[in-house]
Amino acid sequence: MIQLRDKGGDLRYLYKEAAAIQHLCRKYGALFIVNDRLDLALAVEADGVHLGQEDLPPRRVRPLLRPGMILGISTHSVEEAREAEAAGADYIGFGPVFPTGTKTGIRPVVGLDGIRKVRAAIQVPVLAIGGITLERVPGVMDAGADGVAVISAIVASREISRVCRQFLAQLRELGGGRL
Ligand code: TZP
Ligand code: MG
Repeated sequence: MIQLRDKGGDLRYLYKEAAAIQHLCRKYGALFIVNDRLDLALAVEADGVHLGQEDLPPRRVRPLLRPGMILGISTHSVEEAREAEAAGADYIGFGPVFPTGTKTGIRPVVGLDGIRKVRAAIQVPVLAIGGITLERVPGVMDAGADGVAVISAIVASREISRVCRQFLAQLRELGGGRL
């Protein structure tokens, strides 16, 4: 699953970027999720949209999605995760599990214990995010995550495709991929 997370640029630029990624995801059989923007997700017929606590409320967005579209919600506590599930989230992102340099002004680290607690509280898949590396995947999955969301460990690596394959292989081995 590929997520477009681009906080800069005008909407026409983002549209072109999203349309190009959508095309590649279809070609290679990956799901494509647009972060933040419902309009963009709908305009490029993405597989889903991912919203944070500062974005449009999921309850308002769910009815606007095409049938079968995926709604993902970023959460940082058990309470937010419960709310997201009740509002119709298909999965939640949960974190930051570990410290991360990718996002600033971020909430406190939730740790592996945070994953355990949220896993016990909700039914929908939990994707761990924040400082996830290949080495940390087993611990995160063991704590109950259904998968991981990764930025820097993949895009800042010199061999993006090789690292992606390693993550996927490890997740398959550990029984991830409920989504
Ligand atoms: N939300 C919580 S942590 C984070 C976001 C977007 C950044 C994750 O990036 P990285 O590089 O995988 O730590
Ligand atoms: Mg957002």
